[in-house]
Amino acid sequence: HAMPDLIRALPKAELHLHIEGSLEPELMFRLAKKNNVAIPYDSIEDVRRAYNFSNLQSFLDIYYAGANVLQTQDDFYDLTWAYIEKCLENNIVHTEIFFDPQTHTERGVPFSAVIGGIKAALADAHSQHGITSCIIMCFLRHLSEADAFATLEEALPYKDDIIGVGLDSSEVGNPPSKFAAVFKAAAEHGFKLVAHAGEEADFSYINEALDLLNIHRIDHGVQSIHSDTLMLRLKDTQMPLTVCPNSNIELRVFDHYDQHNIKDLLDYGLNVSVHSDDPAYFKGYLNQNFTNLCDHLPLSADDVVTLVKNGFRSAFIDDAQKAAYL
Ligand code: ES4
Ligand code: ZN
Repeated sequence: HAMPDLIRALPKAELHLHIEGSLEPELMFRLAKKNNVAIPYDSIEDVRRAYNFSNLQSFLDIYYAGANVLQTQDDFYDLTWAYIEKCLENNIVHTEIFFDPQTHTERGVPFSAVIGGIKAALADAHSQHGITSCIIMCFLRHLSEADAFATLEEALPYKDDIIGVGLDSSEVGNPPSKFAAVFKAAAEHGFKLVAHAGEEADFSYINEALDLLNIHRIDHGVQSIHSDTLMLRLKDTQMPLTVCPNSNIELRVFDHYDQHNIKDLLDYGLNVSVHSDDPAYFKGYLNQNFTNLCDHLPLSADDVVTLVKNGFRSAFIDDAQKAAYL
């Protein structure tokens, strides 16, 4: 089949990947045993059965429970290295990974263990395989802005290892405005800014993220289609939208791949790219996201190439590295 071959063959950039969301059930079981952490599953099959979500929150509850098995710096190394092996399978040559420090520091896992393990695996990925990467720290939006400020302070010693800050977790009821001050402070420290917006919540959250947070990229952003004004703005500015098809289907943002709006966003002229969000939970890594779209939407080979190139256009890499892939 031509399309899967093209997808596999193209070098790709991953811009929307929660490292905790790459925790495969096999590693979850191994770490649970090693660290003596209880998990609410009897078997791998039992885990897979539980990954049947009705919305974002039903996923987040299970995702945060899974993250409890991550305890030591080595655990974060193993988690990240397992993801790097998926990058090799998927021909991902550049990856920008999110992590959620608060999920771990709240449990008493030191910030240094989390960032140290991730960083060491990414360094090995570069030296052994030439994979380039950066790390983005996300604030959990269901927690307070004061908690986000404390996390920003904790991150400052590792500033050189963290390219930017993001905003994730439960979207509805936790609008961007809640984090305007901490994003301003992060910008003053030199962090790049991204935010999940318009995943489940309506397009007003995207407007807010642009107006109040001054973000460089929107994560998801698929609800923009419901505002003509916003669509024009996104087109004019070529604001990147990191779209995650498998995620949107698994979390019931769209009923089916044939209902996904990525082709409409692309045809309108928006800077959209395809990413994998939480691939261990959403049934597949980056190539699978592309093939699922191609199986159900009238995407041409040119569309696929554009989506892949947009990933590099929108990446936090220098122009020389971009030019190699555009
Ligand atoms: C997430 Cl899919 C999604 N949305 C919001 N926050 C998240 N954290 C991890 N995956
Ligand atoms: Zn996400």
